Formats: sequence, C-alpha cells, structure tokens
Amino acid sequence: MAKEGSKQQVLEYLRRRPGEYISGEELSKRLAITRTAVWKHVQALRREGYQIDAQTRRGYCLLSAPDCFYPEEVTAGLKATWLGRNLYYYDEVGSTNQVAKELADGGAPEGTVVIAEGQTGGRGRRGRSWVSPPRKGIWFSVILRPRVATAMASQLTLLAAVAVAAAVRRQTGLPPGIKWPNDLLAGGRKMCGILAEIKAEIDVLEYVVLGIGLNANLEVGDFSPEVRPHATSLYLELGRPVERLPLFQEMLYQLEKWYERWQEKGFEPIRRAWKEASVTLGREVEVNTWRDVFRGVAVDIDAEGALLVRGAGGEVRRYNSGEVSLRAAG
Ligand code: BT5
Repeated sequence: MAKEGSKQQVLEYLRRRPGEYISGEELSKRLAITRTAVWKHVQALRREGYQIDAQTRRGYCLLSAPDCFYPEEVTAGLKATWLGRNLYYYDEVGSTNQVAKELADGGAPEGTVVIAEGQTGGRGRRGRSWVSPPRKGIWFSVILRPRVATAMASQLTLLAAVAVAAAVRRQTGLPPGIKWPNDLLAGGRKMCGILAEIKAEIDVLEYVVLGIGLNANLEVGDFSPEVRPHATSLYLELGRPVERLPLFQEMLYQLEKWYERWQEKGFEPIRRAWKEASVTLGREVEVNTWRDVFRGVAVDIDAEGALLVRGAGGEVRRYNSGEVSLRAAG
C-alpha cells in the first residue's frame, strides 16, 4: 500500500523544482517506491487540490498548490521560527479554541497552533457564536505560556490585534482599524475577532489560548442575518478574493514578532502601534460591563492596556474589560 510519508516526499521533490518536470522513474528511484506508487501519490495529491501535470515522456510537474492550510503548505516558506511550527490541522472542528485548550491541558508547548478550514461551533466572548464557514476564513488558535501575572493576559488580546492588523496591511494593503479591545474593523464593520482564554493560578498564568477569526473570502450570504449588517470580509472590502495561505503565514510571523517584542520591551511598543491603528480613541463610546453602562469619550489606553473613558462630568473611568460601542461621530 502507498505510504502517507512517501506522498509527502513526492510533493517535496515536485516543490523543490517548480515549473520543471521530474520523471516517474527518477521519483521512484529517489524514494525507493514503484512507479505505480508514485502515480498513486500523484492522484492522491490531485484529490487534495494540487494541480500536477503528467506527461508520458517528461514526467510530473507541480503547477499549483491548493489554497488550504495543510501543515506542509504552511511550514514551507513560513518566516516564523517557533510559532506555528507545531501545527494541528483539521478540515472541521467545533472550535479551534476548545481543541487548543485540550492540547494545552495535555502539555502542548508554547507556539502550538490549531487551524481548521471550518468550525461548526466557533465561539465569541461570553458564549456568543462566531460564523466560520469552511474555506472562507482563517480560523485558528495559538497556545502561549508567558511567565507573567494573570492580570497581564488581557494585553495579549491587544497584541494579537496589532499583529493581525499588521499582517493584513502587509499582505493586502488594507489597513484595518482596531476597536478596543478585540475587533478589527474595515469600513466600520467587523472583519476579525479575537478570543483570549486563559488557565491560571490566582496570580500566575499557566497558558493563554489566543483564538483569531479573520473573514477572508466570506460573501454577504455567508453571514447570518443578525451578523450581516455589522460584518465584512477582505473579499467584500477589496472586491477580489485573497489567498488565505500567505496571509495566515504572515499572521503567524507577526504574532511571533510582536510577542517577542512584548517579552523583551513590555507593553509600550504595542501600546504605540495599537494607538496608531485605533478607531476607538477620541470617539464617543458606550461601555457595558456586568456592573454598569457608562458613556463618554475614549481618551487613551494606559500602560496596562486598560481603556480610559472620560464622562461628561470630567470623571475618567478605567476598563480592563467590557463591551464598547462606538457612538455616531460628532
Ligand atoms: C469575538 O467575540 O469577536 C471573538 C471571535 C473569535 C473567533 C475565533 S475563530 C478561531 C477561534 N476559535 C473559536 O471558537 N473562536 C476563535 P465577540 O467580541 O464576542 O463577538 C462575537 C459577535 O460577533 C457575535 O455575537 C456576532 O454578532 C459577531 N460575529 C459572529 N461571527 C462573525 C464573523 N464571522 N464576522 C464578524 N462578526 C461576527
């Protein structure tokens, strides 16, 4: 029977010589398998979405790879050195955050990433759900194990927002706006959400699972009717589909870079980048917490990442968490 490992090897050989034909004979010799086995692997790769040309005399040539997150596709050309190297790929899961939490409980190392083409039970904060249709978005979770006080975990949400915004800008040219604490917006609509879940002792973090959902190629009909008026995607904003794989690779790279920066230099560089991309500061906002509702102007985020809101009477309140709605400008 054709082994899975040699299928990967066939792919690696084809990938190493892009645009060139490699004969079935050469492949069978190099991999010590029969030419029939080579042919079976090529057929299997085609079923996975690889376009491979086969010509009687010349052999095989890789024409294109599918736009999906097979680990071998993600790691080929990944600039991140540790984040995303340990990668779990699923065609479909309930929630990548749930899978990542189970892996983290089982001791998975820092930098482990779980990605799925689609989620059947994608989650937002406070039990809300996240629309995650197959192959349309980038739905993934990262396990981090920073040795910091539990109170600092909320900074990771802002860090992720900064990193994802940078990746989107670099790959597509579109600069998303960040709405405190966890949304990326384009044209005033939500394009990306971030869900940080932690496991901690009273004062020390054990791990953080950072769940990130980016609407890449969703069309209007992919959103549920309730979400539709407030949501958008890169496809809808740019008017063309985006390649998800390079975008995902850039997100992993930016997350690694910003995380390392945070560990070396603390929150200040993130605070600066966050403020530059913010669409919250200077705006009239309404903050909802489990305690109360407060209206005022969002004036700043402080050295810990908390939002500072000045009310009509001049009183400034500080929020570590909460729901913020932007009120009409003016
Ligand atoms: C969030 O929650 O924005 C966090 C979303 C995190 C999703 C990722 S995907 C990978 C990982 N695995 C998971 O299971 N989750 C994470 P929140 O701020 O509570 O916003 C949720 C609200 O956004 C919903 O109540 C809807 O109104 C809206 N919404 C749902 N799906 C959306 C989508 N695809 N695009 C834009 N808005 C959406």
